[in-house]
Amino acid sequence: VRLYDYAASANCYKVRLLLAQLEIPYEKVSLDIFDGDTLTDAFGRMNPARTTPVLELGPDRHLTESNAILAYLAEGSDLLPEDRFDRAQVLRWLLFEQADVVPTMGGLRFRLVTGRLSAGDPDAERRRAGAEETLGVLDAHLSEREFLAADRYTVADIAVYAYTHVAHEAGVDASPYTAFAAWLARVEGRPRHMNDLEPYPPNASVKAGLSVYG
Ligand SMILES: N[C@@H](CCC(=O)N[C@@H](CS)C(=O)NCC(=O)O)C(=O)O
Repeated sequence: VRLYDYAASANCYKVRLLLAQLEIPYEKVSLDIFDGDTLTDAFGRMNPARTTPVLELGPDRHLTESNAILAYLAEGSDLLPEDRFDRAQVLRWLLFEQADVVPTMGGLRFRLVTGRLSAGDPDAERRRAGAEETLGVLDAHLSEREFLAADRYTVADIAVYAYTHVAHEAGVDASPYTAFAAWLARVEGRPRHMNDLEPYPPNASVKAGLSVYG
């Protein structure tokens, strides 16, 4: 498989992490999303939404949406349960991640670090409050179990880990959430865990480069 990737994207990092843990060989195509690499006609044919990651499975066979990619790659492994209820619980957290984690701490980290928002902006305050609420939900859930779903480490943990482990970069204090912090350590202790998430480069700053975000 071939992965169209952006090094500073945690949506891409979650796919790189799963590929490493499943020891799946792949070709990485590194894109600079702030230098127009996702704005070409060729990229638009692979993903009209012009976002990374994109997984190429063959000619004209492209998978977009990071969590769909996780589900595809993990099929048949311990990281995606076969049992119907357990699998639905994994889906629950994949959906929660996109609906509650990404727009709050993920979006806030990106906008603060790249100068699109400052800490006191109303939008930043709103996202921070949402981040704290989201960490509270995770903390309460994890105070009674080791992993998010199916009583074991799954792609749900990989997906939720990707943006939550850098909540501090969004100015969110995660220290009160002790069950969440213990879960982060358990995720980091899994075999073949790796972290190659890079900081945003200078051209990610507002008005410094090209992107769907402007
Ligand atoms: N829901 C999508 C979101 C993907 C997304 O927003 N990717 C960002 C990087 S995190 C991107 O490639 N943006 C392109 C741009 O800014 O031009 C997913 O999970 O794959």
